Amino acid sequence: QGASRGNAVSWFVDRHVAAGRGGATAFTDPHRSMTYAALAEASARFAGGLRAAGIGRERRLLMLMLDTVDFPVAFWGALRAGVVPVPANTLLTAEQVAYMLEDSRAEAVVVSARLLAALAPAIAASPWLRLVLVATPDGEPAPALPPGAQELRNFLAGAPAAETVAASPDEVAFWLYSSGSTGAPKGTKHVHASLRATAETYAAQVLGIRPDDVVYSAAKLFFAYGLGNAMTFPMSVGAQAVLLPDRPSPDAVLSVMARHRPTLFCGVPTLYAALLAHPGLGRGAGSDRLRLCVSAGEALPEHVGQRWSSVVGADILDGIGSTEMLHIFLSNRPGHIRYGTTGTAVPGYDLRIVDEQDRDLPPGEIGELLVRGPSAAEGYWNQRDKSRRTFQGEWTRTGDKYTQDADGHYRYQGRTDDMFKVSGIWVSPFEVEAALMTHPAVQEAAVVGREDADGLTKPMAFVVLREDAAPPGPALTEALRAHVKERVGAWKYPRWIEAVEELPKTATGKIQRFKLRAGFA
Ligand code: 3SK
Repeated sequence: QGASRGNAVSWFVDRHVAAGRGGATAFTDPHRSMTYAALAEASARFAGGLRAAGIGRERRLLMLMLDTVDFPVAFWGALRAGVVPVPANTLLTAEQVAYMLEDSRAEAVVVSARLLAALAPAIAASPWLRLVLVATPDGEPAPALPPGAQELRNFLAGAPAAETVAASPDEVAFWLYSSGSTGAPKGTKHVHASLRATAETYAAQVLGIRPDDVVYSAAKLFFAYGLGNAMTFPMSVGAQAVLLPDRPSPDAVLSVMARHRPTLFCGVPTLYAALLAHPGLGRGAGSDRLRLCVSAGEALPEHVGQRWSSVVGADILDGIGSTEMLHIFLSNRPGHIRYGTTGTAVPGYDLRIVDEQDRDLPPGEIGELLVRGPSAAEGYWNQRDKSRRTFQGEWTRTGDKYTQDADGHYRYQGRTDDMFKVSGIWVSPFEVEAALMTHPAVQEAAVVGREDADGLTKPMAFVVLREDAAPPGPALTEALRAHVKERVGAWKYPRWIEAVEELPKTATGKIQRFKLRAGFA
């Protein structure tokens, strides 16, 4: 390991092989398993292939990949070569991924075969790309490749294994795109040391992760939450993760649980609520080894946590993290769960609740949550103002409103701006409004988050229709939903649509969303 010690790949991969644990299984997907030794070898070849293709240090590799064993091969291979992997959300529209390709100026891309068609136009248009790799699962036929593209498996077979580059722990290792209030995602730059920091704080001291754990995270690897749950946390102790490339429907989740019998399960509140409504849910959710479940992404409704504990017999640890802090910094603790709260600061992190002048607030008063800890991002790529506003010295602004109970537990109170999360993923009302307004029937639109019967937030739209539009009704509602799904992503469509005469606005023309929210609160 020597000079490459600051490079996270040495600690997460090579340390296990050097200690004689290379034969342990690191990942299992529906097609194959991979040991730590095989991952060390494949990632070294991936690094060698990048180097041979002339992809230099600090250049970006966009990863549009489903959760399979190929994901860690590409991620750790890039780190070995000093290339910066940029995992992208596979649920985004082609336009949004094209934006990331352009914004990051990625010189290499690795894309799962199933996602290639959506990315092909952006690949053809990119002036920066020099290497296009397509990952096809074993046993599936390769798709027609774009000009110059290679299959990942051929690339790996023909590549020399490369040495790991020496890296400072403070060097940028990878980016994750975080959604902004304007809807334009920001490339969030994380350093090598942050990966280990989240493993040594949350994973070790809250989850108590151990070598015999088998982790299944329904939250995908492209998401900071999934990246920790299903990659760096199990790898920090030489444990195993189960990966599922498909959508985590309740049926699919329960079948993974029964087949792989994980000890740790990680999901988002929407999924826990959907699983509770599934007739097949029982003790252990199908796994006789389940010891703990984790929820993040949005606040877990109290009744969902309570029902889950009584039906499944394992508790859900509700916590909150962010792409900017890489993982969870505020969480409940095993054996000390207070459903309805997000718990207390994870060891290694400090929290403040402040008013608009950044003065600390006493327990019971609502303010913005600030966090300080070892895994804060270095900043946003090419967004100086937004970086300065978010990363203020040692403190990171979360944009979340919280109160602290007299006994120290933190309670989520909403967002400081109008963003909200659906199934754990940020939704910007601006983005959904913009999509609605491209429909010929819509003159104006305003979108807010609204809780459904399970207490989970979903988009609600208020629309002012054009004079010549068809009258409101189920046909128009369905057409508008389909329109939004197609343009900005399947989970962002408005679950309720109400036609109104006009929208409440300030004198300067800004929509007053709080008035709309007050209408159904
Ligand atoms: O949204 C969250 O709570 C979260 C948790 C862990 C990592 C990343 C995020 C956004």
